[in-house]
Formats: sequence, structure tokens, C-alpha cells
Amino acid sequence: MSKDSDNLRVKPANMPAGGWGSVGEVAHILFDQRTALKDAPLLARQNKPDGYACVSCAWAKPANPHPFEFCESGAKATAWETTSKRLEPAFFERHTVTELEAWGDHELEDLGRLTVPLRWDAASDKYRPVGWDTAFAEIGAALRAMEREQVVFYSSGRASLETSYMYSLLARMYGNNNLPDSSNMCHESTSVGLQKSIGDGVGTVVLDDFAQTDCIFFFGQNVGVNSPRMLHQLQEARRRGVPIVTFNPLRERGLVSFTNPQSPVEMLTRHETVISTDYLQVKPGGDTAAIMGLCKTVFALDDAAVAAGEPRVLDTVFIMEHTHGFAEFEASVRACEWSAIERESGLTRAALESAGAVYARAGAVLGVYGMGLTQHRNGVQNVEMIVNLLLLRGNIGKPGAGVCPVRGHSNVQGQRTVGITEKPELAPLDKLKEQYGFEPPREKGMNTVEACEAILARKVPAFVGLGGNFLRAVPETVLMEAAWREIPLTVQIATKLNRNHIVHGKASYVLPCLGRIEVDRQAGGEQSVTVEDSTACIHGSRGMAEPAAHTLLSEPAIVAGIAKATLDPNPKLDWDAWVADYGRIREAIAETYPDIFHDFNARMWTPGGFRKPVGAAHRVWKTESGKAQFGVPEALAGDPDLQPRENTLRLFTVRSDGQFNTTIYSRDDRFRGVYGSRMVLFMHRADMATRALAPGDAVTLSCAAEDGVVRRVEGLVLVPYDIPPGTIAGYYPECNPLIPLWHHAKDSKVPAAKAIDVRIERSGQLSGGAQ
Ligand SMILES: Nc1nc2c(c(=O)[nH]1)N[C@H]1C(S)=C(S)[C@@H](COP(=O)(O)OP(=O)(O)OC[C@H]3O[C@@H](n4cnc5c(=O)[nH]c(N)nc54)[C@H](O)[C@@H]3O)O[C@H]1N2
Ligand SMILES: Nc1nc2c(c(=O)[nH]1)N[C@H]1C(S)=C(S)[C@@H](COP(=O)(O)OP(=O)(O)OC[C@H]3O[C@@H](n4cnc5c(=O)[nH]c(N)nc54)[C@H](O)[C@@H]3O)O[C@H]1N2
Ligand SMILES: [Mo]
Repeated sequence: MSKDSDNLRVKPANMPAGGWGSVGEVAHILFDQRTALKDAPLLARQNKPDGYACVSCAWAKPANPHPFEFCESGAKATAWETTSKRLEPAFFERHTVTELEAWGDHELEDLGRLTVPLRWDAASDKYRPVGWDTAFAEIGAALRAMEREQVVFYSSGRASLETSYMYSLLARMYGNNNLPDSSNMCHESTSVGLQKSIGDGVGTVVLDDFAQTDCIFFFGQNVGVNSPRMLHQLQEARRRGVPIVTFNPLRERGLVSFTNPQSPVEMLTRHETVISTDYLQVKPGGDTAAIMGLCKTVFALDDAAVAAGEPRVLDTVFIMEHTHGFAEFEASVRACEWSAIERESGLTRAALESAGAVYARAGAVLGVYGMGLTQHRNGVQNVEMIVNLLLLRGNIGKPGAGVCPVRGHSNVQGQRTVGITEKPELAPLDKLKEQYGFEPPREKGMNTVEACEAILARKVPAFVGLGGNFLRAVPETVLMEAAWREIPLTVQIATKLNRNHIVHGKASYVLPCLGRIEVDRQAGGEQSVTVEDSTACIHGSRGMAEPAAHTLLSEPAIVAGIAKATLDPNPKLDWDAWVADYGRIREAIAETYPDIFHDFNARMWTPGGFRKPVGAAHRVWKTESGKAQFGVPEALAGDPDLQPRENTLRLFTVRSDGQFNTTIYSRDDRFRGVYGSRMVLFMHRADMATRALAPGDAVTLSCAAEDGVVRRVEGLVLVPYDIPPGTIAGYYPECNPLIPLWHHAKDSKVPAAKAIDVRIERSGQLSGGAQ
């Protein structure tokens, strides 16, 4: 196999997000996955009130959708799931599992959809077909014999509310709260930070707020790639003259300009809407400092208004009535020096004052953010800082204003709503006890980082994965892979083959499931499921494509199969009846959570979804003080424990438009002008020059942490880029071997994937075109 970097091509990237490039990309992947003819009508049903919820991102689905409510990323995800490629068992006869370890993430998933349950055979080192009943019986017998407190039930955020509810019951009836999910690597900093500051762990904003806002502050989220449908709202806001102020170390194309690929006029005239009116290339980890600068500006403008006898800039009535901790926060802002703010944020005082003035002038402001804030040592504090900024002018709980975390997986927020959580206090345990007549475990379970620690300590006897690619997504790849091979039992419920199936436990099963886009036929007829979007709206989703194979089971059927083989029969819970008719699972969910899910079956098809109650959106604060809480930042530095040492660079990991997390559709990153290889590092020319490095050089990165563990990634090729000096960007998951497991957000334990101190060493010069 040739090295990826041999195929690298670098070209200028100056096209808008959307536009003709996007149309070309969609046509290409539909063709490549051989889905062109059958999928065009399918895409028209995506994110429609009576259609299926896209399996890509979690962005809100409007009540009055555009004729085509899909985007380039959504079309790619649909093509990837409904591909006509199949991974038949005969493939495994030709390849040992060890041999497949050399395959890349793209090659593994590109084999196509898994079709039959597989069991690893140690003697031949091959995955071999196994009957569903045998697989369930063997898994059940093994789980029954294990130390129950240590078994882990992971979920990736795609599975429906119905499946997730069943899965969380399976874990709790089995005997633990070990329900880590992808959210632990993602927006857990939001769940912790917003819960503490506004009393709800989710955002307060709905789509209508975008239509009513006067100003948008946008932090660390790459909208053009990761939630492109939001570009419609941003474009409409821009047409109304709404300023969008963006904080991002990289000038991401989707945040710079957008051509709506669904508007014939825009396409023909090549019209571009400028998205960000102000673009601040903050240093990774510098957002707390930057927001301090904005708040300092608000105080200064307020002082000036008071002196001049003009109306206040602070919303003093709101602050008095609705908030707690203002005086301490004000003191910390006033005490904070501009020199420290400039140093930590990498931004000038003038730039921050000008952005702060935009904020102070606007009536209603939205604070939008993503992984650029949450995946830091101070990720929770970053989230609290956004809330602080909004509270100063009463920007929560009024139309056009609020906090808007952009969630990742299409149902990651919903999984938390129906009980997937390692925190027992967040699950209605007493209610479950009453409903199902069992004693739910009360001890805290493991989150993702804690599950990794237990796996490294060889304490986990079994790992069950409901979707995802845990091992590839977590930090500390090298140590984790070694430990993983010693887990006695690994069970993965999945649609496609991935690294986490190839590096497996001593006994290993891969159980293939239907995807959400596929028709789900059960004894009670065709079934639908539900998901919750980023704005806490809950939608029905009906599969429309023919299943990839008649041998697949649905996720609810697989969870029920494992549950029946593992748990003692329970007269109050008929797993088979649930699988026959998912309406009955929804009735059970409604019984557990009546405030959220009353009349669930009737309301699930509400156009635009029905909203989960979010108190903070109505200024009802379910915090300790009963008010919204100002939080005083502990430190301005992005990473107080990894202070840049001599000659280190700060690496942050990003996604390309050719991937969905560890699913790599292609090695191209159209928006950053890199083609054919993901083994690249984006670096400032000045940083290259001071290190006698040049574009096209091959380098090795090693983590600067001095804890005795060697963490290296070799064969990365330098690409010159407009990036803050002293910082470099590389791709996730290729750079995950560089992240120490202990390098995570305080309080939320989200791995700090956006600030990793590394050293760089030249290892060669490429002949190719990375110049
Ligand atoms: N097509 C596609 N869609 C996706 C995904 C995908 O992989 N592909 N993944 C899904 C998932 S699970 C998630 S969580 C979301 C992720 O979506 P995002 O939240 O957009 O996550 P990232 O792509 O990791 O990029 C975050 C952005 O933050 C910037 N950034 C990095 N460090 C900092 C910092 O310190 N401060 C600031 N202000 N900015 C910073 C980066 O330059 C980048 O533009 O997308 C979801 N949607
Ligand atoms: N360095 C670094 N690391 C990161 C991040 C980062 O930005 N930087 N981001 C983090 C974030 S935000 C997240 S959310 C995690 C993602 O971590 P995960 O959610 O664990 O990973 P995914 O890549 O989304 O999982 C892909 C796999 O899911 C399976 N799959 C796809 N569809 C379905 C389905 O319908 N049902 C089932 N059962 N399986 C399905 C397929 O087999 C596919 O191979 O990674 C985290 N890791
Ligand atoms: Mo995520």
C-alpha cells in the first residue's frame, strides 16, 4: 500500500461553502457508493416532518422545510449508509483480522454494509458468521457470569430514543450505571457548564430565535462542514443585516462565505453571502481570555454611559432579578489586565473592543459554539464564560437571544434525555424502580475517560458498544489498543466495519444493524423511531430505503436479544412486545418521563418537532440559587497545566468535509485545499522558518508531556496555513495517539483535543506538491 502522503496535493481553497463545489461532491459520493439513481428521491425526504431524520448532524429540522432540507454532509452520510456495497462473510475468509489492522479507516468502512452477525475465531484469526440466537446466547451467558460493576455499555449518539431507553434499562437491570457515551468526548462540558449556570444542560435557543436575533457571536464551530443546514439561518440573518462575529483560529470557509446550492439564482450568478462580519483568529484555548475582553469592554461602555447620564449598557434589571454572583464576576473582570487577555487570546485589545462594542449595541444576541470551546482543559469554564457574556445584557430567555451549543451526533442530546448517563442523579431511578420492579444501581458509573482508565487497569471484563468507534475516538491510542486486546469480551453493534472491530477483545462479536434510513419491519408492521435535535425538539423518523440485507436486525431487536439472554425474566417488561411495536416503547418512555413525553405517539410527527421543556428558555432557573449563575473564571490560560514549554507548539485536532468523525468518506478536504491525504499538519510559515522547516517537509510529532509515555505520530506533511503562530492543526482521529488520557476538561472529563502541546521534528522531504 502506498503511503497516504505520497498522494498529497495542495491547492488554494477560496470557494464559498455550498455552491457548485458542494453539488459536485454530492454527485461524486452518490456515484462512488453506487446509489445515484435510487437515492435522489430519498434525499428529498430527509429532515421532512413525515420523512427520516438525517443521520449526520443534530441541527434543527424546521416545521416548514426547504424543498430539499439536506446539505452536502447529509447527502454524504445518506450515500454512505445506503451504499450498494456489501461486506459479505466470504471477505473474511480471504483476510485474517490481524492483516486488516494495516487497513485505513476509509478502506474498512468502504467495504460496505455489514450483513451477518460475526464472531471472531481465535484459531484462524478470522471473523466467521454466527447465528443471531447463538450470538445472543453466548453473549448473555458470558455477561451473566461477569463482575457486573465493571462491564461497560457505551453508546455513540446516533441510536434512537427508543433504542437508547432500552439500552439504559439493560445496563441498569444488569447492575450498573456504566453508560458512557460519545457526549463524554463532545458536549459534556456543555451539560456540566450550562447545568451549573442556567439550570438546564442544553441550549435555550430554537430556530425562530435566528429569525429574530440582532447579532450572533460564533465560537469554535465549523458550520460549513459540521452543521451546514444552519447556514440557511445564518444567511437569512445576514440578509437582515445581522452582524456575525466569529472566534476561530482558522478562517473556515463556511464561516467566511456561503452560496446556497438550493437557490438557482445564487448558483447561476455565483452569488456569495458573507457570513462573518468580523473574524477573530483566537489562539486555541484563548476563548476565556477573549470573552473576558468582551466583558471588560461592556463594563467600560457601561461606565461611560453612566458618566454621560445615558441609558445603561448592562441590563441591571435582569441582573438584579435573575442572576447570582454578579459582584464577584464584575470584580474579576475589572481586575483582569488587558495584557494578560491579549497574551492568552492572541487577539489585540482593539479587536476585542470593537467586537465588544458590537455586542453592547445589539438588542438580542445569540451565543453559538462547538468543540472549539468544549474540548479543552477549561472547557466547562469556556461554556460558563459565554453564559456570563450573555447574562450581562439579559440575553437568555428572550426572543432572538440565548445560548446555542451545536450538538454533534444526530441523537446525542436525546440519549441523555432518556437515561443514557453514568450519573445516577440524572436518571429517574425511583420511577424506574416503580415502573419495572427492580432495584436500580445507585453508584456513579464510568464516563468515557473513566472507562478508558478501567480498561487500562485491565478491570473491564466486557465492553458493549451501541454504535461508534470508541477505540479510535478516544485519546491515548497506543496504550488503549494494547489494553483493549485483553478485554475478555467485546460486543459491537454496528453498520460498518471499523478499527474497533479489528482491534478486539479475547472474545469478539460484531452485530450488524439496520440504519435509520432503512425500512424497519417488525411483527407489528413498519416501525418509526424518534430523535432529539440541538434545539431540544423531538421528531419522528421513518426509514425509507430497503434494508441492506434481510439478515440485519434493528437496534431495538438487538438490544432486546442481548437483554433477554442476559437478564432474568421480568413480568413487568416484555422485550418482544416492545420490538413488535415501538409505539409501546414510547408509551413506556412517556410513563417514565411524563413531563417531556406525554402523548408521545401522538406528538412525534409534529412539524418541526415538539419541544422538551427547557426552563432557562423561560427564565426559570433550576440552579442551586434559583437564579442564573455568573461563574468567575479560575484562570485565563487555555491550559493551566500544559504551559507552552520551550520550542513546543500547540496542536488542535479538526474535522474535514470528507469525514463524519472516524468515518472517512474521502481523504480530501476541499475547504482547506488539501487532497489525497489526511496525514498533514497546518502550520504558519513563520513557525516553519524559525525551525528551519519548509512546506512539504515530513515531520514527526511527539507529545510534550513528560510522564514517561511515548506518544508519537510520524509521516505528517507540512502545509503552510493562515493559523495563529505557535499553533498547528491536524486531523482527528489521525492525531489521537498524541493525547494523554489525563489531558481532559476539569469537571466534564471531555478529552482536551483542541490544545495538545507537542514537539516537532523533521523526518524527510516529500517530492510531491505540498508547496
Ligand atoms: N460532516 C460532518 N458533520 C459532523 C461531524 C463530522 O465529523 N463531519 N461530527 C459531528 C459531531 S459528533 C460533532 S461533535 C460536531 C463537531 O463540529 P464542530 O463543533 O465544528 O467540531 P470540529 O470540527 O472539531 O471543529 C471545531 C472548530 O473549532 C475551531 N477551534 C479549535 N480550537 C479552538 C479554540 O480553542 N477556540 C475556538 N474559538 N475555536 C477553536 C476549529 O478551527 C474548528 O473550526 O459535528 C457533527 N457533525
Ligand atoms: N482528537 C479528537 N478526538 C475526538 C474528537 C475530536 O474533535 N478530536 N471528537 C470527539 C467527538 S465530538 C465524538 S462525538 C467522538 C465520536 O466517537 P464515536 O461516536 O464512537 O465514533 P463515530 O466515528 O461517530 O462512529 C462510527 C461508527 O458508527 C457505526 N455506525 C454508524 N451508523 C450506525 C447506526 O445507525 N447504528 C449503529 N449501531 N452503528 C452505527 C459504524 O460502524 C461506524 O464505523 O469522537 C471524539 N474524539
Ligand atoms: Mo461529537
